[in-house]
Amino acid sequence: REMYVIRSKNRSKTVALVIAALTIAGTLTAQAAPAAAAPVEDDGVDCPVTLPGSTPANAKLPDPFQKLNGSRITAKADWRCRRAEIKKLAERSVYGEKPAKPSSVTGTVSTSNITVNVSHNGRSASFSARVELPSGSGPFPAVVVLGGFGADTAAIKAAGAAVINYDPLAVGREGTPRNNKQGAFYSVYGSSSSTGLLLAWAWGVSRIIDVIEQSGGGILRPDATGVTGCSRYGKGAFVTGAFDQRIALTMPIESGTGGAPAFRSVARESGAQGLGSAYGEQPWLGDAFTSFTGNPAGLPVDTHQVIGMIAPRGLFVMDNPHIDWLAARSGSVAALAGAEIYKALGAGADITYWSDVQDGNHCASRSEWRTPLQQHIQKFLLKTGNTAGTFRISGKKAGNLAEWRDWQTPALS
Ligand code: MCU
Repeated sequence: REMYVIRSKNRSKTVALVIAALTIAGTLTAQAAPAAAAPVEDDGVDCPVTLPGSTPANAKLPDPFQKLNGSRITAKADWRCRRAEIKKLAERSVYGEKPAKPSSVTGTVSTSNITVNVSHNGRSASFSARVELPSGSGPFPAVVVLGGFGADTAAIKAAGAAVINYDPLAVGREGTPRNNKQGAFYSVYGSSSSTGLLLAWAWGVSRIIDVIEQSGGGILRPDATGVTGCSRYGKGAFVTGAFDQRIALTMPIESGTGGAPAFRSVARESGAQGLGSAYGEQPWLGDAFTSFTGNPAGLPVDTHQVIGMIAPRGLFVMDNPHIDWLAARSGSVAALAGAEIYKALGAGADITYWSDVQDGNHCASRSEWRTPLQQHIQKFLLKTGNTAGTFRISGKKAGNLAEWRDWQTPALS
């Protein structure tokens, strides 16, 4: 009896302790994992970043995990502000600056069209994009397709996502000299802006997403946007995904120099478009890149870190190994190095690189990419799938990461 009483007392104590423990655990869990906040264009705006006057030359791909102060990050949570450093370095040396959201962005979303009106500091501009909805009932996720070719829009719609046909040239025109850039971006920020066309195009996509957000999401979901495009528009898709964290899925196709391929590797890849050629062909890259066309080792960042700006969001890089000019070997180098960042963040399954394709034509319609394209849309936009990221590197253009790095991937807490 005595025993029973003791046991009973202990049991109630135990029960009380368990309840207390669960309560504490519940509170801790609630604090550690708040409901996922709606993604924002740039979640690192509050990070303190002071760029140094110069950075050391480095013939290899810079260590993505090493901060400007020389120490390496140790936790996944550190990536947010390390990304802010990379973003600032990439703006200063490669793309030019992407201005924050203008003071006024208005517009409309209909089942066939999106209009965007922007004004800032007394200057204004407008552009629009044609919408194609999939069958079924919305609201739908959407893939912004830069330029009118190379992306499998039928497959995108068949997977259940809308297509937003965006003409980047309305926002950043080609064929102008660097001191007289034209298009909606330059109407607002000035024709002598040092920002290159790629980031101007990216800014335009961000303003489309602003309008989708403000529309209330009845037709298109603001939280499920992808971006794609081929060739020069693959360069644009790559940069667009890197500079707007609201984009859940980035899919550059055959982007070549100025896109996904690592600059340092491009400079040594036989037959690839050279850095000076890409800089000179169109004002795609920012004016500041002129200092690096003959000195890639001087670049404070390379495109594996731009891939890191996309991480841990969905990324599906498509390359064509049959045309030397397209720098697919350097595309694989960037993707392999960028995948190390994904792995460190625990998102190794969210990056895919695919250059194992048959048709040699640039921006051809390719059956090999149709299924993975739809699987990526299901996973990252519809949130119904769980395809694992894969590397399908063509033996014709297989880069060797070991040649390009002198850092190891940390185990981040
Ligand atoms: C791969 O993207 C470009 C390439 O950089 C240019 O040199 C070439 O003129 O055009 C390609 C392209 O955009 O093709 C449609």
